[in-house]
Amino acid sequence: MTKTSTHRAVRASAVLVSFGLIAGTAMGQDLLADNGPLSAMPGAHETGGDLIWGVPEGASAGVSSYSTLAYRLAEDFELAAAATIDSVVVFGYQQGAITGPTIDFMGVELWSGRPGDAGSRVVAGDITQNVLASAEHTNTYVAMFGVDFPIDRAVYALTADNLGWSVEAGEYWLSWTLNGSLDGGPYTPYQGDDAEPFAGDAMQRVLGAWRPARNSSDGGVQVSLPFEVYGSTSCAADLDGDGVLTIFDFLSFQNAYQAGDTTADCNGDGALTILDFTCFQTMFAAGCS
Ligand SMILES: [Ca+2]
Ligand SMILES: [Ca+2]
Ligand SMILES: [Ca+2]
Repeated sequence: MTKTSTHRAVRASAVLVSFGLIAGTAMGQDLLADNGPLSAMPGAHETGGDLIWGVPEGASAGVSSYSTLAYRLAEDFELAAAATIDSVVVFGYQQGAITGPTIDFMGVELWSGRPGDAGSRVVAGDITQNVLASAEHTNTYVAMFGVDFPIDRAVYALTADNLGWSVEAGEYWLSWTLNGSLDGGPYTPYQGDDAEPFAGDAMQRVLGAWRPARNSSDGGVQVSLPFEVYGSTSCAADLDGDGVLTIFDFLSFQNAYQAGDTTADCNGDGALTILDFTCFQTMFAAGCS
């Protein structure tokens, strides 16, 4: 086989990963990106809820995206195929929000390129507009390191929907800003285990400038922030990414399948069978919307 077909097989693998994600749907939409989980200590809170610690000891419990001061946060994700993004979910808390959500503002926008880098630009959304559709308790609590059971930092899943962002395949950055009725934050918890944060590449806009989002004001670790992106893939069978459905997309699928690559698992059942050919044919027949 030629180098070209090898290249196509690699591309097919990348796209078929997204087929697997499509098998897991929520809210009537496909899960296009998931930078989770929110908590690495599920069920560890006295209430039976999930626990997040500000780690290591002495670190802050979250990072701010306080919209009054034009603070913003941003995280990256990749779309393997063109898609329409319908909703996004980010997470936030305000200390003292015990009886219900106090976060009442969520602005979002989509960047091509990392915010702050030369050449990066906003491609969808208007972060000054409030698009908060729901704030739901996640049954997750943030606490300072080693302190297990306070409930004063309840984490809410914040959803923006009806976005209608039609975008090509590629790498994007989701940026968000929050506000609420209590003083402080709102803060977004960062990912980590019971000792250390998971090192990430999240960005934070402070005083008009983008910088790495860190878990301590004096240095700290650049963190990773949980978020979810939902929508629909407009041309799921376009495995070689040229925008049209041709015989080469079938060949790309066959290459991935014959390589025994489990990412060719179109129907997401964990095995490579004739049903995956049927699945791919169905997607191919559905065409590009
Ligand atoms: Ca990231
Ligand atoms: Ca194609
Ligand atoms: Ca399968």
